[in-house]
Amino acid sequence: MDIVMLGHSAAGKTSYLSLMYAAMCDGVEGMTLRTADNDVHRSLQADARAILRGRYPRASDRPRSYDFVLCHNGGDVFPFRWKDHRGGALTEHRRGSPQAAQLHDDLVAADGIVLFVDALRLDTDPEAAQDVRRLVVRVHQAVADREETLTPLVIALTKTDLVDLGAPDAADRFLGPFLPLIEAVQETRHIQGAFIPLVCGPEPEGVALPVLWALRFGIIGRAMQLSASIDSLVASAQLADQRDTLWDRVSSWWDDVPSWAAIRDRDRALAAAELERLEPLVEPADRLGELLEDVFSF
Ligand SMILES: Nc1nc2c(ncn2[C@@H]2O[C@H](COP(=O)(O)OP(=O)(O)OP(=O)(O)O)[C@@H](O)[C@H]2O)c(=O)[nH]1
Ligand SMILES: [Mg+2]
Repeated sequence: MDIVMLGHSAAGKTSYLSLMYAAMCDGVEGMTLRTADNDVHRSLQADARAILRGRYPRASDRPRSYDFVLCHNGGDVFPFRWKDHRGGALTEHRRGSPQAAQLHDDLVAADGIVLFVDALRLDTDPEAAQDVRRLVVRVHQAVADREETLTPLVIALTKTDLVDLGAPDAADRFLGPFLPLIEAVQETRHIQGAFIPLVCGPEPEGVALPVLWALRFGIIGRAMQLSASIDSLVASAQLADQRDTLWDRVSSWWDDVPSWAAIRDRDRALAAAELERLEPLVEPADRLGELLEDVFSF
């Protein structure tokens, strides 16, 4: 699964990534993350420790991909890749920059999207709402045509420590700019949206939720593919079994082609192998469903 993180420069993407990783290394109800790359592990943990002391990482100068694995009760469950683009690439697409082209390609191919928007900027900069509208159009264009594939989409509202989410007009100010996207997503069955306020600072809040939301629907999508494949293998094994006769076994052996009995056994074995891949996904998917019950979803 490829998850693309998207948002303007200084929206808080890179800070989020390290705090999220550190929180998930500690684990949430038996769910943890790991990476096979020790350098990545050390640098994300060091960045997270610095943020917890109030020192933030530098602005990103290039896109980076991180390969993680979601583990449940210590066992590997679901590998995924998390892509951190520079926010600057968002505004460069008209000038044909290679990083802007890569961002576009990644967005179109993404299995999950996490959209970062800076709450303070939304509250104070009159241009921010316009930027959000442009972002929303791009995200919508990228996901609208995927009738078949389940795609999680998270709107992460960052820096909520710097704004008053309890103010009477907070819904207008912070949710309003996203309503066109939220309404469009509600019309679809394949996009599963969530709106998640975050704090990525010395006292982090909500940091595990965006990644867990994306993974929940990544896992469900994978489970759906596996179960469709099991159904079709079971049906084809049944068909082969009905065609199996003693004569077919003899003539197939003589003609040197697979007999219906051999086809039935092959499809049964393939179905059993797919079932073995499906089973470890079921409990984590249920667990994630419970953990994310209170998230504002659309
Ligand atoms: N108060 C507060 N400040 C934050 C928070 N998250 C990020 N910041 C500030 O925002 C700055 C930018 O954060 P980054 O994580 O580098 O932003 P980015 O989206 O990766 O930016 P680019 O790499 O330029 O695309 C940080 O240096 C912090 O000063 C937050 O939750 N609360
Ligand atoms: Mg960055």
